[in-house]
Amino acid sequence: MNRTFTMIKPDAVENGHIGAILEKINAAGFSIAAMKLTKLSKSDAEKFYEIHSERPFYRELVNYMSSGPIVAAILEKDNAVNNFRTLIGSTNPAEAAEGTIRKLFATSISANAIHGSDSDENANLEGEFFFSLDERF
Ligand code: IDP
Ligand code: MG
Repeated sequence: MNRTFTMIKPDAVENGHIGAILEKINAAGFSIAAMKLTKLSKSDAEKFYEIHSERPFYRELVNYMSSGPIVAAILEKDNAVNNFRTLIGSTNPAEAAEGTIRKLFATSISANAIHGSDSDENANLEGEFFFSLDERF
């Protein structure tokens, strides 16, 4: 079994999609190893997305990700990182495959409903960013 990290982003929380998204995640065979409703401060969002700090959309991304509550979670499944990226679909919802979470629930390339880690290493770091040891099961 492997782990990945996800956030249901502010647009999807605001639009009432938490339940529907968790349903898709469960139906795809992921189990939940940690979960909470929380909010990123501006400096949390800057740290989390540090890797994108030189990209033109960085400021927009930081402002957006700190604009409202998110659901953070650690998920478990075999080949979790890749399987989850398939389930969420392309970054730009206009290009996301039918049935993917971003196709169903995202509003724009920035407000794209959900995050999924891009490697095992980042999944670990991102999970540790949000959850202490006694919050991970
Ligand atoms: P990913 O979330 O699919 O891995 P990344 O390239 O890692 O995509 O970008 C991180 C996040 O930054 C995206 O999920 C999206 O919210 C935002 N983002 C990416 N590209 C753009 C863009 O061109 N304009 C605005 N926001 C973007
Ligand atoms: Mg990414």
